[in-house]
Amino acid sequence: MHKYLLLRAALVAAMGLAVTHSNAQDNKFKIGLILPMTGQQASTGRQVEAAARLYMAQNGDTIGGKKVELIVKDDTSIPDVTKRLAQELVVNEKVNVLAGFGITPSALATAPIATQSKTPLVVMAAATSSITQASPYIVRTSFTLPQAAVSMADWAPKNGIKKVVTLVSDYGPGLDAEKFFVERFLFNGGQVSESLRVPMRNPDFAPFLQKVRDLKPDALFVFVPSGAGAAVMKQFLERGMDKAGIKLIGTGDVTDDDQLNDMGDGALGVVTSHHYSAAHPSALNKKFVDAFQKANKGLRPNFMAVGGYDGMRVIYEALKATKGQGGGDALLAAMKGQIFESPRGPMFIDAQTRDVVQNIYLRKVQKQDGQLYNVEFDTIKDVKDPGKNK
Ligand code: VNL
Repeated sequence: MHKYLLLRAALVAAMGLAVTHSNAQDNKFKIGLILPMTGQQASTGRQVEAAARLYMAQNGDTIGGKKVELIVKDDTSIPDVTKRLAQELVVNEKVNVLAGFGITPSALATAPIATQSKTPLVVMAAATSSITQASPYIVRTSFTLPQAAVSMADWAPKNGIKKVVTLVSDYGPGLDAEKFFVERFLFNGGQVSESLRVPMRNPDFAPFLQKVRDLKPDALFVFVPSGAGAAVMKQFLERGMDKAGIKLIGTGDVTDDDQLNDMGDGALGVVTSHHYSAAHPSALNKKFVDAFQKANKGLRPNFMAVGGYDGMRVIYEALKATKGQGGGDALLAAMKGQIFESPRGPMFIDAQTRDVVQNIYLRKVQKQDGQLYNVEFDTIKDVKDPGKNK
C-alpha cells in the first residue's frame, strides 16, 4: 500500500512536469515527418518532403495561432529505425502529429506508438490495405494497392488480355496487388498462368522475366514499389518481351512519374491504373506541377508527392478546425471526413475507415510536348479500398 502511494505520488509529479512542459510549447505545432531520405527508397522521401515544404510555402506556417514546425527524420526505410524515431519524436519533441512513412513495414512498426500516445499518424506513401487497421490513430492520404489493382483487372479482359502472369514485390503491397488483381481477373473470365514474387530488397528481375517469356502470356501484370519501375522496364525491353507480343500492365507504381521520362520510347503504350498522374488535366494540378518543378530544379512530382501534399492539407485543416487548441483525439476527429479537390482529382477521408476514397484512372504512356507521361483515358469514380470489405 505504502509503495503504491509513493508510486502514485511520483506519477502525479511526473504528469505535472509533463503539463508544464507542454505549456511551454503552446505556441508551436510540431509535425514529425519520418521518411526514407537515403537508401533504396530515397526518391520517395525526396518527393514527399519536397511536396510538404511546398504546401507550407504556399499556405504559411502560422495556423490556428500556432507556429507549424516540420521535423524531418531519415528512417533509411528500416522499420525498427522508423519506430525508434517516432518514439523519440513523441517523447522528446512532443510532436502533435506523426507523418510520412515510405513503406508498409515502417508504418506497421510505428502504429503502436500512435495508439499508445494518442498521436494522429498520417500515412502519406505506404499503401497496403491493412495499415489503417493497425491503429485507430492512422489516417491515409496515399492510396491502396487493392484500389488500383482491381481497376486494372476490370479493364484488361475487355481489352484483349485473357492470359496473364503476375510479378510482384514480395511484401505487403505486392501481396495485396497480386491477390486483388488475380481474384477480380479470374472472376472476369481471365486466366492466370503463374504468380511470381521477387524479393523487395535488391531484386534481380532477370530470372523472373525469362520465365515470363517462356510462359508467353498476353500480358505481364507488375507491382514494384516506387523507384524500381525503371529497372523492370529496362529488362522487359532488353529481353524483347514486347516484341514477343507480351504487354506490360500494372498499377501506376511501375511507370512512376519520378522515373518515367527517362525510361525511353520503349515505355510508350504501357497501360496502368493509378490515382495520380503529373499529366492529370485539371487547373489545380497544372498549378501544383508548375510550382513543384519551380521549387525543385525541374523535378516532376509523382504519386508520392501528391500523398505528401494532401497529407499536409489534412493536417493544416484539422489544426484550423480545432483552432490550435485540440489534442490528438480532437485533431484526429477533424481529419476524418475531410473532402476536397487534390491535384489528383476529388478525394475524401472516409470517417469510418480513415482511408482515402478517390478516383482511379486508366492511363497510357504517351508523349506530350516531347516528354513521356501517363495520359489518363478513363476514370473509375470514388473508389473505396476494396480491401476493407474482406
Ligand atoms: C509501398 C507501396 C511503397 C507502393 C511504394 O513505394 C509503393 C508500400 C516505395 O506500401 O511499401 O509504390
